[in-house]
Amino acid sequence: MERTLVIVKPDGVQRGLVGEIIGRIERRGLRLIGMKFMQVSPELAARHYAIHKGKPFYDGLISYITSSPVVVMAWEGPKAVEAVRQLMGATNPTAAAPGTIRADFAVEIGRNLTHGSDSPDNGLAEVALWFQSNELASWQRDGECWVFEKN
Ligand code: DAT
Ligand code: MG
Repeated sequence: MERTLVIVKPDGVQRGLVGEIIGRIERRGLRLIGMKFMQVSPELAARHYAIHKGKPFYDGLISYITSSPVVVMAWEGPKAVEAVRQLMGATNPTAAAPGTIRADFAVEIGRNLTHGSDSPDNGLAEVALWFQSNELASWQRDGECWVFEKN
């Protein structure tokens, strides 16, 4: 079982795409274990995007993610990280495959709607960064055995 952190970024919230984005992940069959609507502080943004510090787009990225509220979620499932990355599409929306969230709804890399963890280790670390353990539910969805072969 993997965990992945998903953020509907400020553009996704402002454009009314929260339900659309959550719906795609939900229908894929992954298990939602945490969700909150929040304004991201500059401190949290800096910790989340620490790996990009010093890059030319870093300042723009921090001001974008802190510009307006986001929806942040933790999802669980076998291959959850890869499944969400596939649903989101490539970082640059015009390079993303048709049918992905970024290709369907975005055009610019700096307004690409979503974040998804990029490895199982980062999935665990990012969920721990954004959620307290008492904000995460341990549960199973009815009928999950029809999506997850092993539980
Ligand atoms: P992803 O969000 O697909 O994991 P990433 O981790 O490489 O991509 O970068 C984080 C975010 O930073 C990305 O969603 C958009 C922004 N970004 C990345 N590369 C960029 C670039 N070359 N120009 C502008 N923004 C960029
Ligand atoms: Mg990334």
